[in-house]
Amino acid sequence: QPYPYAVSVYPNAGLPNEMGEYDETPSMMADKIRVMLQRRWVNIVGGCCGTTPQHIKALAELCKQYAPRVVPEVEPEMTLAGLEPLCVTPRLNFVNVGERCNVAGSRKFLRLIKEGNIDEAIDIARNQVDAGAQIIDINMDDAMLDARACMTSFLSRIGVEPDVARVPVMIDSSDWNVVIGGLKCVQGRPIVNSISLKEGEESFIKKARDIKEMGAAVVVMAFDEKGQADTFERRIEVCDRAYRLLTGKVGFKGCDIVFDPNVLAVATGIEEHADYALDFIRAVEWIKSNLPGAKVSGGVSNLSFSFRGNNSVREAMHALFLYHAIAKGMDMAIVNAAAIMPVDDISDELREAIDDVLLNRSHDATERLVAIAEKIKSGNVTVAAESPSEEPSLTPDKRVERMLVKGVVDGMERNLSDAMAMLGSAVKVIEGPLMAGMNSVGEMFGAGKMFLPQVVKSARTMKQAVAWLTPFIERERRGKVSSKAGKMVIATVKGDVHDIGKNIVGVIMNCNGYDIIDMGVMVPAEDIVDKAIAENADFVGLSGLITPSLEEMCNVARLMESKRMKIPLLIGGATTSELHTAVKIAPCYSGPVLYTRDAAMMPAAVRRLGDEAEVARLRDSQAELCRKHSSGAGLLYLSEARSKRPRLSYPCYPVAHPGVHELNIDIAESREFINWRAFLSAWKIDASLASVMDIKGCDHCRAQWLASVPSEKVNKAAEAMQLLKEAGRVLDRLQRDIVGGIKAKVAFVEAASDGGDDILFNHDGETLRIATLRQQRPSERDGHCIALSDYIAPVESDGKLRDSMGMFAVTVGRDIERIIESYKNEGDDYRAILYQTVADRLVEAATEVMHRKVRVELWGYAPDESLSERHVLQQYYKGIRPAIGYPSLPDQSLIFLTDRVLRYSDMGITLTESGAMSPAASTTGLIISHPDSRYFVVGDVDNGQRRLYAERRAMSLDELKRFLP
Ligand code: THG
Repeated sequence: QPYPYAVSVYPNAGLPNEMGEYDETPSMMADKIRVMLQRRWVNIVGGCCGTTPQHIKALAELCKQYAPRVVPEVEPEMTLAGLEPLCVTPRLNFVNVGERCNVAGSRKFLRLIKEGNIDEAIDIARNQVDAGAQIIDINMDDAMLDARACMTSFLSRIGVEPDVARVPVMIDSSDWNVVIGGLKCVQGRPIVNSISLKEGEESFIKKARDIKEMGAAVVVMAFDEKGQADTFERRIEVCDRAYRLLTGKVGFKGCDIVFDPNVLAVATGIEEHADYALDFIRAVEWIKSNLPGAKVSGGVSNLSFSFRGNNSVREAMHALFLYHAIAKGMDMAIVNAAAIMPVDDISDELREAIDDVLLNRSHDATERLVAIAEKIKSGNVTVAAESPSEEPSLTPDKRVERMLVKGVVDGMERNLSDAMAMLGSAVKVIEGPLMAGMNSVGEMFGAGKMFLPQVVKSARTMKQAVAWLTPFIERERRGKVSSKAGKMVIATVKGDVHDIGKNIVGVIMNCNGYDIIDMGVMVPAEDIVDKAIAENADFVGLSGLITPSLEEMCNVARLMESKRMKIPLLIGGATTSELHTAVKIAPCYSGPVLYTRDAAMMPAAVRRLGDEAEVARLRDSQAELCRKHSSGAGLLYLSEARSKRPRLSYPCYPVAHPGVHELNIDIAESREFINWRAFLSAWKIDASLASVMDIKGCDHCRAQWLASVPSEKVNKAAEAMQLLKEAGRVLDRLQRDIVGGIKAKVAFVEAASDGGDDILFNHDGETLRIATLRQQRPSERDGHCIALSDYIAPVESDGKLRDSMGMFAVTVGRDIERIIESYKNEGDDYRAILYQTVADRLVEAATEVMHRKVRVELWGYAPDESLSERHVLQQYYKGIRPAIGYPSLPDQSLIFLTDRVLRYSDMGITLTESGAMSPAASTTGLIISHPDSRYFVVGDVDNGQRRLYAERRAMSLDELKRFLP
């Protein structure tokens, strides 16, 4: 798209040197600018930091020799900007201006500003942007406030909140002094709201000139010396006159003028007001066809003032008013962006009554609307409501149920107490609406109508509701609530700290009516079994991520057997597999042992275990797997595999900076390397969704687009977006609060292979050994059977280790655990999981940054590498960094060896007895530089404990963004 404005370039005199000075001389700088001038890329040239009058002189001389860039002529359009540009073109259809940052229009905002609670006031702005506001209106006009000071300080504060400052601002004040104050400190291109002919032409023209000079667009209210224009004729008369003055005398472009032909309250009972809405709509049509380029806006919430206190009716009125006005060309409106209701959600009866009022179609329109509004208030008629907590047409128990399903926390206490009054006891609130809500969440999740983040939010609401009700229950002296479905003890086994999967299972099972007793992480087998017996549990669920946990699970199974237990044992977690469960765990226990791949399938799988025929089928299929496995299908003998090792040459890159290095990795830099596909998959939002999200065009085509894709996918896309947004905020916070960034350690050691499958390395005068596993299935590519050791030069005959190897560890540190812990203590599982999943990705991303630094600088074997983030994520770089405990280095106990070199405890990482790292958001492994090592694809190196590892395809945020609406 041609950029229809001047392009200006004003660089520094180079980058600052280590003294903070700028080294480029005027002629050096001129040489660089010359290239841009030759290509006619720029219109304006200047100099920033480090430039002097001599620099500018040199640039001026240079510019004389070249013609400026040709600015393409395009139909002028209103272009506004926050941090991002917003072009108000007819293509957008309609622009929302958020109304909530208005001290006269929101009691809450007024209170926050009066209290000086800027943070929460900013949250109001942010919520509007999140809800879809494309511009935010800001108004500080209150008699008790210093409006100018409030305006300037608020604008300055939101200017540094990128998620708010993204959108342009509408400076809303009837006090010119406040407008000027605002214009002086706002970034981007704002709109002034507003000026009018109220005080005559002279003052109007003067203000308009100031605004034009300061580069803003303008809203003109339909007022003149005679007052407010409130008929069709007066509205168009005033707008026409203002348009001629602005375009004729002031030189405003038509497209930079926004007319506001006064949205006034209707259904007031006063006869003269009956045509207010209709005349506004007619004025919109007239302006759009008679005043070229001009835009039309209005403050929609004014319309419904006579229904204050009845939000559902108000919102329905706003929706229908916009519907009519947009049809006639209204370009934008000041609205409550979070409360825009789809017209189709309005019941026919209400719609008819509102349209009669808006279009003044019948004499008793107002009376009928008032009557319906009364009925709605008393609960006899329903309108689709925005927040179930406030929905007046629902009884309190229904409201509680709906809030639970929607995962809403705000306003819960009030509704719980109403529901308690209605149902007679706290227990009944749990057994009734809360259980019903949880059941429908479980069902919807099972049916794919609801997604994990929503489920977790519902669970949070449940938890908080129960916590609030508990004291009442105790007072009611009733026993614990117990559900009918069954009781399940779940735990992460001894030696392992990973619990995301387990937490998710807990939530899902809870939603399906199971009582969950979650014993946490690192739980010894004895404790698990004792608990299951003491609680008379119906199931035991075990979780683990690292390979030693597999053996520990067998221990639990054996112990259950020795106690003659018969209840089903459920196995889950990343290392577990159907094969391992069948071959190793099931034979240890005579009760049913079930592998569960996915939390979502748990409820159904568990229900099936109640059926004896199903259990028999399970045992048969496990026996079949054992048979297949013991035949060793298709694997070579190890000796034969060894004879198929590749013959490689070894460049043996020297290490540029040998020894041990401690690094602090910048979170901001790491963010760029986050694999968002993996993040979404942790939330069970699979990236195949990306293909349906591959839409072209602007944000605003989204509505149409959304209408055209199947609704489950839309919800999922919306969920993905929401989740990414929240993840972004978590990262913002981590960036702010985790001082010192992410800790990393890299050590280089002299290394060689022993000529077989082991790697040798020197440490502290000793030669240590790492056993790696050789593929026992020849590669389809070249027939070789590889082991990691093949990528390190073999040991010399004199015993010298000629090659090198790196070892690394990276951790987000303890701060993150404290944050996660505090959310858990608050019962906010959603946040806890959110932070954990973000931290997991962040540490992986920081590991990429570390690895790049190793390649380019510390080891320095690829000094000229310049790969995009995406290519780094897709592992286009030279060398590999196999992680301990993962398929390419499956032996977790190796970590005790690397500990001798890296000394994890010095960087705040502790190891459990099985070698799991805590904090869980940590990585560790080896660094190998051999150019061919990237072909090391992990196959059957792990004797069936790990499944084949297909090539991972990672996705950077930029790539992902393309797919999001
Ligand atoms: N034209 C232009 N600018 C305007 C208006 C307009 N700016 C202000 C106003 N009108 C638009 N903004 C609002 C904001 C809130 C409400 C109405 C218009 C509103 N507030 C609730 C009420 O008063 O009932 C308060 C609810 C609360 O306290 O939270 O309705 O027309 N150019």
